[in-house]
Amino acid sequence: HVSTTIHARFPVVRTAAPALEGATVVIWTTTPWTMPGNRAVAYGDEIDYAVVEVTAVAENSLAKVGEKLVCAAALLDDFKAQAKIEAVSELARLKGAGLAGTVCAHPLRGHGYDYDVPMLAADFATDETGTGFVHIAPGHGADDFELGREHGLEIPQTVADDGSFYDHVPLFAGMNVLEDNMKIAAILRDHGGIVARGK
Ligand code: VAL
Repeated sequence: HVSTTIHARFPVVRTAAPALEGATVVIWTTTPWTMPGNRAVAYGDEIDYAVVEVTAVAENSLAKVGEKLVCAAALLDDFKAQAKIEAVSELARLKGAGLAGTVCAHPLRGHGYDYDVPMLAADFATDETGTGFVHIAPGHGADDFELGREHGLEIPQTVADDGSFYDHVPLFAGMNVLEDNMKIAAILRDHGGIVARGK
């Protein structure tokens, strides 16, 4: 089957860090089908994150001029290349520890995913791949499950034994997580949830 990776948008809705007001946290995942099970975003306390405003994009980019994005400083060039962002202006830089207490919205807020997505410190977040943030789906990964349990997050059950989404999963009910990854990514894109797509 065809695989795809995505960079997804988590708009900041509440924060104690003025630099993050109106900004959007970007996560990278190889498993778009885990997005309905997302309940948190993890960061590393010691990682340097950059808040940038997008100032120029290629014609086929999903990024928008004027949006404020947050990404690990060490991964910014890599992210810009993948998102076909041609230029940014850096607005601020902060350590992950400065993100404590920040709450985001899910990329599909307004479409059945209207819960708070807290930002949580986790030592498994690194600035070696992706964006330095980890999308946390407590029902889909061991680290995710543990972090979810530590913080009392819901452990959502989204996928049945046959690999199809349960009927209660908004937008994706009945789709198959192995066969429909491209379709799942396309739905995320059509709702403005993703800022880049790769292989
Ligand atoms: N945390 C993983 C990821 O970012 C999964 C297990 C949700 O893709």
